[in-house]
Amino acid sequence: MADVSEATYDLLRAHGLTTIFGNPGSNELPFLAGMPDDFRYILGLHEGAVLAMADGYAQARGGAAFVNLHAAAGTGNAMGALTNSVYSHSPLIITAGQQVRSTIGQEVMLANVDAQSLPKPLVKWSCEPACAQDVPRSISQAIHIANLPAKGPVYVSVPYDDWAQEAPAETKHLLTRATTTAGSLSADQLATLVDALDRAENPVLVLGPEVDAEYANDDAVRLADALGAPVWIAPSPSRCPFPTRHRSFRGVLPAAVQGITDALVGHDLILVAGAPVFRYHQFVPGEYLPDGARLIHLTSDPGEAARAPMGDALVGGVRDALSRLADSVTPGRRPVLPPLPDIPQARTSSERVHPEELFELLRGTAPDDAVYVKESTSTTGAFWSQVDVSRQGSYFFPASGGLGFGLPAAVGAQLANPDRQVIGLIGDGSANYGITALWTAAQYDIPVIIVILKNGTYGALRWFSTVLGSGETPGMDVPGIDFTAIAAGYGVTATAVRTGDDFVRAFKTALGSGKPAVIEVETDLTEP
Ligand code: TPP
Repeated sequence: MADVSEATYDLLRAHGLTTIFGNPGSNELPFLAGMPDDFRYILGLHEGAVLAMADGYAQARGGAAFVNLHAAAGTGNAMGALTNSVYSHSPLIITAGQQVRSTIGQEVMLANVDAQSLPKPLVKWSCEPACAQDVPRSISQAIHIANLPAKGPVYVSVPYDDWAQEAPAETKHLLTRATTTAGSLSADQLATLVDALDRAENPVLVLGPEVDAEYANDDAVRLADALGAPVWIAPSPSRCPFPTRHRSFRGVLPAAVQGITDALVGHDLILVAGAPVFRYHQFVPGEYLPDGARLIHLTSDPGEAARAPMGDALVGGVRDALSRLADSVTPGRRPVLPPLPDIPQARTSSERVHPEELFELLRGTAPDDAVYVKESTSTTGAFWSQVDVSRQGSYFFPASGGLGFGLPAAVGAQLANPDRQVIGLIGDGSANYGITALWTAAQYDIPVIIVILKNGTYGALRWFSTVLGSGETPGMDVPGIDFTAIAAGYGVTATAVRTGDDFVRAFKTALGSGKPAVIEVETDLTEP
């Protein structure tokens, strides 16, 4: 007879969840002691980094990731990172060890009091199984809920004396279960949508992270080509859903009401796919839609559909919808769009490296299929002005804006993508929130390249203070950090550069090394 631990590991294996991202404590030891040889444990030194690493791994892999945290304290440390996983719809199965069942009520040391409530409202679902025999089924439920649309993180707290209990024989059925959604556009819904797109004078597509997450990038290109329509990326993007050098590409919409309306003026039909409507950031009030424009929203997330302040929504699979629309609209009704102008010349700097120059150099030096994980908040405009990416899964950014995602997520993405070079583009402010992931990269030989853009300040906050008119505030600068020393302390080779030539040299050395590397680049302050 299998015990609860064996039954759970069989279940995880059946779902391909044989990598455990974790940071252990006493409550977790009985579970980890039973880990079979075909599993691997990836240790992170802080739970924020553990969760962000798992998130990067899940997103880059296009699947779920399994996380094991230490009781309430470990869960609490991970919750900032969890805010990103909610909005990137990352299917993370997060478990935490609990004290012995019979002692939880006494609030003994390391009891996770009201464990089920702790991660709410960030998780899609959370539970502490009612008894040991229900642990494998509860974890099975967690896996299915995390993976069903809209995908997202889930949480299960398990008392540590449960693992040695006997598992019910009927647990075997869990190993072969599949749950999938069968929802897609009905023939009528498709026909109505095709008719609207065919009749539109000047339609526009606005694409979001779900297009990239669902591998629908090529379907989006086919639809844009058939419509002869421009394409924008929805504001505050956490992924890149469309090739940035395609003739339809217009860039990223600004994250402000009036800015979006201004950018979409003249369009009578706005089709938004795989993004919320919209993720505004800076408060610039205005009209939600240009005059005469109709908005139609495709999303797999009922919450996203329901909370939008305008437009009609169809809730269902975005890939299926885009693919069938591309097959069904009448092609050639509008003139073919002209090719894009050349990428503008990057700005340069005499003292340091301008972020635009850095991104231009990367475009020329990095492999075409490189994966960028970006958390350098004041350089978004510079990045999008220089970037040339076309492959699915080439770009990741913290989806809720919570810092501490980028550096660990780059490590996780590299672990998931051994055949593509992952490049973390991390600000010198942001790097500190997830810096311990360097240790994991060193210990597990994960050859990620982390480029730290060192401008000595919280650049995005400096810009925001001008938006708010708040003037100079305390806590804006981060001078005196030597990332080469920190990286060396964690076992990662690091170089500091302040010219473009030196950057290219250091980057080429890092590329060929097969080891993790940090390149600290002194950069100019620019505006997002
Ligand atoms: N803490 C967390 C966890 N998340 C946040 N978003 C912030 C604080 C606020 N914040 C937003 S941008 C930013 C800060 C502190 C500055 C980041 O600085 P840096 O990484 O150096 O990038 P830069 O803006 O200079 O390009």
